[in-house]
Amino acid sequence: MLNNDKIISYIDNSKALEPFRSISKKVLNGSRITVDEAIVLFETADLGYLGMLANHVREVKNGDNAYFNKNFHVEPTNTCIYNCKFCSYHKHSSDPESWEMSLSEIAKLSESYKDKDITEVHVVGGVHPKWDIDYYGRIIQLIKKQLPNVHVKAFSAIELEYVIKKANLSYREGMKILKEYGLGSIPGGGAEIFDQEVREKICADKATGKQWLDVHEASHLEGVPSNATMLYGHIESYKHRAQHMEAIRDLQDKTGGFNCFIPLKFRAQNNKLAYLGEVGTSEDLRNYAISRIFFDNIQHLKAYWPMLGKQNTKLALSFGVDDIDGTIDDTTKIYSMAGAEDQKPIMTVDMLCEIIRSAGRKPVERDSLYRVVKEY
Ligand code: V47
Ligand code: SF4
Repeated sequence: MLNNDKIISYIDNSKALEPFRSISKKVLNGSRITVDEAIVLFETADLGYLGMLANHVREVKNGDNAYFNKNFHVEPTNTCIYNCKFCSYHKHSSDPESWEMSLSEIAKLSESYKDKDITEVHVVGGVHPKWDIDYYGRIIQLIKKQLPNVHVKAFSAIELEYVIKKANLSYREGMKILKEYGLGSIPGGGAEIFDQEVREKICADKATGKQWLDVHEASHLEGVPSNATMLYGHIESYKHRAQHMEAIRDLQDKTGGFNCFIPLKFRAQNNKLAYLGEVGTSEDLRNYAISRIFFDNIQHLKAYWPMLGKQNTKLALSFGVDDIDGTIDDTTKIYSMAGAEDQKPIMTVDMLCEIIRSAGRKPVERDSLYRVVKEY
């Protein structure tokens, strides 16, 4: 760990870092940077400098700990009424690659994890035209019946907005009902980039940024925490990224309900934005570092390894990241269908620990609320 005095003296004596001196001082004093300062960092700061500052923030917030959990996913359907251009996952119900899990299939899958020490089930899928809030509730209920001690993290704000609106309920009423069924938290999906002009180009027909934020606010107010994501590396500008993060930071000031922030790199296979290609690793790491520097009020920064790949996940642990998600057990298709390296995403606890140790960090198994389960 570098101490503050060493970093301050390095920054004070470096001519190259002169333009960033006031930003550096703010970060080292634990003060908040502005959207404009974040844009300056995105546009001009080099990777080494960003890594140093982000590492400082991560060590103040989380020491050397790097978290993971034992989890699996349930993806009940890839049929979706929406048509996001970056999505390689959704299919029309007539497509041979589409699927719909019945309640008994979901129960059977959950039952197969009875003896596996899992602490979290992550449920997310397409927005099925025929499903409603009661069906979502029954999915949660039967997972809890098979696995009473697991935390169910379920349904993106996009899925929730659709079924809650369909039931003519307020977001708070909808979240209250799902909490009663056993919902523990909601995942961060569907946020993409909040800016409406960008949304119109990449996901015109689904919930707006404001609706995403309103669903998460309602969830927090009902005592259901959540995660926040940002889909980057497509048509958005740095200003869009900084403004997106500001909206999340503002909501966190109000509710304190976000557990972690998860940047998601756009993967470019088999979707309508494939022509854009993908950003490189250096851009990924710069984005993690600036996220860590920006969020003074969100405790954890996650690199989702099935999306990023194992090698880059290890690198991300030196650029602000303190969480790498979980074992997954080959139960998600969102990223393999979009061209991610791991076509069968699965990691044992030993493999997760090895990645963390090889990055010089300390592996800690957590539950969904970041309570320590076991230190390795
Ligand atoms: O909202 C879809 C993204 C999200 C692509 O909360 C893509 O712990 C990149 O939100 N390239 C769903 N990204 C997944 C998600 C998530 C993942 C892991 C952990 C958590 C959590 C949440 O996946 C979507 C969208 O932003 N996505 N297609 C793609 N081609
Ligand atoms: Fe549907 Fe989600 Fe894919 Fe958009 S990203 S098309 S909402 S499954």
